[in-house]
Amino acid sequence: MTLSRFVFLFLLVSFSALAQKDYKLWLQYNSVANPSIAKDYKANLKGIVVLGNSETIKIAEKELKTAFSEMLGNTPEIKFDLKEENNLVVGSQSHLSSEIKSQLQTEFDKINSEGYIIKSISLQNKKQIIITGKNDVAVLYGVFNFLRILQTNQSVENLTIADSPKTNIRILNHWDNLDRTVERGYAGFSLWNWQKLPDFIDQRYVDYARANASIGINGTVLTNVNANALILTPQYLEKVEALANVFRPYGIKVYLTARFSAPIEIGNLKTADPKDSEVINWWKNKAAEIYKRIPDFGGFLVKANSEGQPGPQNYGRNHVDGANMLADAVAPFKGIVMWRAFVYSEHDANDRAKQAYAEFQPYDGKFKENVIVQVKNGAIDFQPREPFHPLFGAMPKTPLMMEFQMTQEYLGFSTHLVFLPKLFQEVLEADTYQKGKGSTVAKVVDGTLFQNKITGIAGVANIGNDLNWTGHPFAQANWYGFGRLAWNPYLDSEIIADEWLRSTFSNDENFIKPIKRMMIESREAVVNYMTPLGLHHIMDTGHHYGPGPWVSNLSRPEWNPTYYHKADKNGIGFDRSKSGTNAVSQYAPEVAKLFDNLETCPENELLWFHHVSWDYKLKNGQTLWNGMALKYQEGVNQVEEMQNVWKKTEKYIDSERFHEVAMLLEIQHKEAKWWRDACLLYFQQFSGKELPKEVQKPTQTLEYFKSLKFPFAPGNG
Ligand code: BDP
Repeated sequence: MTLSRFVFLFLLVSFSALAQKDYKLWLQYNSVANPSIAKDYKANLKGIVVLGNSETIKIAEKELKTAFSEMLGNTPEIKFDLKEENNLVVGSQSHLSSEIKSQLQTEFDKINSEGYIIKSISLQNKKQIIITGKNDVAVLYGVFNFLRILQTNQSVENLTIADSPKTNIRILNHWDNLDRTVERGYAGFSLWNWQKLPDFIDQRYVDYARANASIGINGTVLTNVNANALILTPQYLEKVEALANVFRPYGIKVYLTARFSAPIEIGNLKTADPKDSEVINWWKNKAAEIYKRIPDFGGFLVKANSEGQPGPQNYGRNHVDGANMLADAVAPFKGIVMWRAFVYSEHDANDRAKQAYAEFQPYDGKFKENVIVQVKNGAIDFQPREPFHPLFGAMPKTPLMMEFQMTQEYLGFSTHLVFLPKLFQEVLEADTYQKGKGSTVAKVVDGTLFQNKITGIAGVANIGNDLNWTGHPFAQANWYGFGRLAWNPYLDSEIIADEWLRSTFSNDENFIKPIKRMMIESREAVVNYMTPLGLHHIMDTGHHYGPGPWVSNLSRPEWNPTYYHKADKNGIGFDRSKSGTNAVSQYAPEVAKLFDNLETCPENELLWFHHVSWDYKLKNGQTLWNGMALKYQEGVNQVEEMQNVWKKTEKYIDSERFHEVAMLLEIQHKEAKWWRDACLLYFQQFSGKELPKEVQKPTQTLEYFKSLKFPFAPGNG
């Protein structure tokens, strides 16, 4: 072999190794390094008994075989009887013998239709581990959870687990366009290759479904909320059907965004008025047509009368009229409508943060049973930190679903390492006080506060066709963590980070401990270097990449950063207290009081609710100006620390991912400094004060930062 051929082959092999590692997400199935744990697994897992032969069960069996061979170096025998001990018995309730069923009765009583049981039992004095549930998809969830136990190197002796998802709809929202661009997508183009569908089934569709099933996600909205009606034409529905067929055995239902004006655009009607009988019929027929192809089609997600999208208000109707009309169309097929509450209007002079509540709260109890209102976690728009949306808890007779954003539109795209489950947890744990103390957002979302029938959590996906799915290797943790929290909104983000690191990288404690800390702290770091103390929406205009607190020339006032920070000679911040826009009054009295009072308002949300002077004394004794400058510096220092911590991991993980993350952290560091310098130079014009000595001096002028332009920043439509 010539040298160049050798080099070529070597590069090819290492390239595919890299592609595989990144591509495999949290399903690495690394060989078990600890000999005593490996011994424990081998002793307990001699054979697999698989009950049933549905496609889903075959997927479960294949998953077990792959995992065992990769983790333990051998594939346990697939058996059909239980004469010997130490088998893993996998199958749904209806396939179990009455003896097994009776031993699992207590657990079966505890789980819902998607819940699973993993239990060590003794059958005729022979030890076996059973994985079961009420149907095959539940069994598949059990298998993935069992494999998580192995991947995190926990013992499989004496297991008794009965676990069910706490929400019904655990769904990804893809903001994918039909031309494969992704709105706010930073990981390449859309996974859906509409051109080649339905005949060409990309292996990625299967791998995508598998990854989602492994974390309990059971739905996917394939298309952008800024919708294109073409997706509802037969030409495209045929392609959607092909995807639905791939996803079905993994327990994943397909949903689409419905453009409200579709009856005009593709139905040749003159109107899309939800009270018009022809329009009503058009949607009924459209629903029937979809369900004929896709009997388990999930339903529609709708963005109406928001940011220029058409909606019922174009015809003098309201959100209830629009949502209920669509709900009637899908109801005969058990479909649902997810109607978004992300509304604000350029013609409404009201504080933007108040508009969704003002519009939707009065509709409480007016929506049909199969409508769920989808509410973003905060009242503005997926900021590094926002107080919880005041609608949570305020519509007791209406199911509300949470909308989180995994794609980091306002948090450094897929370039910055930010562990979002920490942010999600903060929102879910927030107390709405709507039914007294302990009325957390999580309880609104999982339906336990008001006994809602449908419940759900949506996440705007950060997935694209990049080799590693999410652009940043650590952004995979946000997809993973979203799924885990949708399943159980009470999970601690530290546990999620721990599971993800072990399943994705290594079980070595020397790696886990520092990197887990780094992930947990990464969220506060981004808040510090972008928007400390309650600042928000000061990103540069349009693409939202980098700082732009000076932007003030957009036609819509509420698109301008100056609208949000209101910096002037007297101070900075948006006065939403009683003496300001009184947005605080949209919260329960206990919460309103807390936010309204400068003394009790949490300092990390200070400038969200109050306009305070540059000399205002913070709790640590610093003036607001100094405190803010120090926060910006702290954010930069935190990223520096992340870099130092990461540098020490080289010996624990593969060099490809090590270098990738190191390069990304380098960019993050550069951009954190950019944020600090640009914001402080800009705000300094108003404060007229020196920077504290701990803050590094900017090396560029404000004019320089203002001159930066990014015409091709990704994700901007
Ligand atoms: C904002 C995005 C915009 C989305 C909109 C939405 O900037 O691209 O269309 O939210 O959620 O965050 O509808």
